[in-house]
Amino acid sequence: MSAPLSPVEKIKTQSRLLRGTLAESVADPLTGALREDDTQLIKFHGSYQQDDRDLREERRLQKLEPAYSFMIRTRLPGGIATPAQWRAMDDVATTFANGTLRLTTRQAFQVHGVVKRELKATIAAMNAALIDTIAACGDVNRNVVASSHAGGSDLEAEVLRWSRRLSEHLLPRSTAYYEIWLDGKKYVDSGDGGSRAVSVDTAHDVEPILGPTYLPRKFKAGIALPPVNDVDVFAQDLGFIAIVADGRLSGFNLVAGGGMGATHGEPATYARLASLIGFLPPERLLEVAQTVVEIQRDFGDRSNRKHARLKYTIDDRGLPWFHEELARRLGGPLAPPQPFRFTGSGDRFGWYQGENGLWQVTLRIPSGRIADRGQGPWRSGLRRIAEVHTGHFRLTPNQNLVIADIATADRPAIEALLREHQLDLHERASPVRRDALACVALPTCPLAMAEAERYLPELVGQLERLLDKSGLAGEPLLARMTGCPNGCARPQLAELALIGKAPGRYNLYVGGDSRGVRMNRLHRENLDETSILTELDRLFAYWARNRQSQERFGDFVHRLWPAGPIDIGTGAGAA
Ligand code: SRM
Ligand code: SF4
Repeated sequence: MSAPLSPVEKIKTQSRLLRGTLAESVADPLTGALREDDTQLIKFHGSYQQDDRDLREERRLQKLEPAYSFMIRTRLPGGIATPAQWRAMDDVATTFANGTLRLTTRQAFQVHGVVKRELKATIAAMNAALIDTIAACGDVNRNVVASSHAGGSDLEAEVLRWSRRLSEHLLPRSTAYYEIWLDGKKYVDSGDGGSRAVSVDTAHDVEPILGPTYLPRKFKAGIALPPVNDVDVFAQDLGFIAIVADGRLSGFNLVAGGGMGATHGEPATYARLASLIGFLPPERLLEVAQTVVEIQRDFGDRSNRKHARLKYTIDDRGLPWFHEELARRLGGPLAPPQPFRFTGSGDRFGWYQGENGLWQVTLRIPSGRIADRGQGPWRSGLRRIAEVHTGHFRLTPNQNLVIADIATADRPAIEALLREHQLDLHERASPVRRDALACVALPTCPLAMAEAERYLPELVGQLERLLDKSGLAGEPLLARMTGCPNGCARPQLAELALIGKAPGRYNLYVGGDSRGVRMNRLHRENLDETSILTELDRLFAYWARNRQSQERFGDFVHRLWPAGPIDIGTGAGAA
């Protein structure tokens, strides 16, 4: 007998293509929360119900319901936003959210702290700026990421076009979104720099690709443009690596079955790098992507949500099965993969002139948090830039920001604004500070077991101190941290990672690379800060003494201990 469907499958089945009782839940003035089933459905519309975990205990003692609010995530293929869209998101942050914008590891905006009665107005404000939130979360294809550092080249533009087409192609076709949030309207480009609302037929919905129960689990796609692997293509369920011949896009290598999420202590759950499958010409991208999605739709596990990503479908049935199933559905196998080479997964910071003659400047935004606090008046500064900038903004998969396509004549004004608002951290920060990532974690993420974003600045300070102590100041080191093993900052693809286990306690992972092609592995479990620093002090000292030439930390660890325990004894000897 097959295992029963998971409760979320039943909610989807009964939802009338993602409607459920969301409209009634949102309108109910008696609580700040949604009905339970609707908390699942709202994800497909780009939002999560959350509560402020810092206030939980206090509210409980006061016999109040938790401080419910909503996080809203945008769909922004390739992370592109116009200055007008930036201003609109900035307005949303002030008017409806907690006064900050969050750039995510998938090139999207998030706002936190929107209360239920303002959800509709918030989503409408984003849509009026031609930014929607459809499928930003939920069991669907999420925001499609695309490499963002080719400096406005034709290839970059082509990759971006494919990311948009892929996102559109795999979107749910249900009109529930327009019905619930926009009173049956949809915003379209008005052709004069603005938008206008047009009516949507909400009576005849079908889901030709996804089907009425959508996918078994979240699904992620991305396109990398070598040599940069900023999208961490091997972390995607469905990845495409652009192959360039004679300066032109000749096609893509397909990779499938990547995913980072796992659960502590449950070996049946694990992070997995996507497998390299084959090569396809550009014009087959949508067909191949759809076919991979349909395989996962038909074979993915709908009973156990911890075992429902494409990576498990592939591993359960075997990679040869996946090749055969794909070939059967496509009417023949793909060509063998073409050679490619990645040099790094980090961002290209600072100023550089693109192939199009325009300037790009990549800013360091720790954890993607844009606020007027701590680091300086960053939100105000970017607002001022969005008022004069004539190019666009590009959110990177490393939570940073490119101000793209700046004319030479406009550069001094932008530079002055960056300086005035202390937005020049990329010039001041050490490599480890520049490249580090942390997920959101506390206080908004309900799954966080430990701090991440709020702890990152302090942790990086400690890493800098330890590197300095071992004579390694200024060395690049890719460090990432998350508040739990779900992997939202893709920590498994860092040279050094801390993954939250309990308040103040982390598992320490080492040995990944800086190109996003090799995962790290567990070194020590359940460490408090003192033990983390003691262990890293020993490891860094050993690395400093025994590295070959400019060997990076992750490569060093991997060379010495390609498998098995990492044992440096007292840490005093040579390798
Ligand atoms: Fe994530 C769940 C934040 C990228 C794997 N992720 C969550 C939730 C929604 C918590 C929840 O389920 O209630 C977090 C909301 C926190 C908050 O308060 O904002 C959350 N994930 C994020 C973001 C904002 C992290 C960031 O600091 O930027 C990223 C939003 C990306 C976007 O714009 O769409 C984010 N999440 C990722 C990534 C990285 C990526 O996709 O490149 C991963 C690892 C890749 C993967 O999916 O395997 C990731 N998030 C997860 C998982 C584990 C999934 C799994 O297969 O086990 C969960 C939990 C779940 O789905 O059950 C999760
Ligand atoms: Fe939350 Fe865990 Fe994702 Fe961090 S990794 S945002 S703690 S789900």
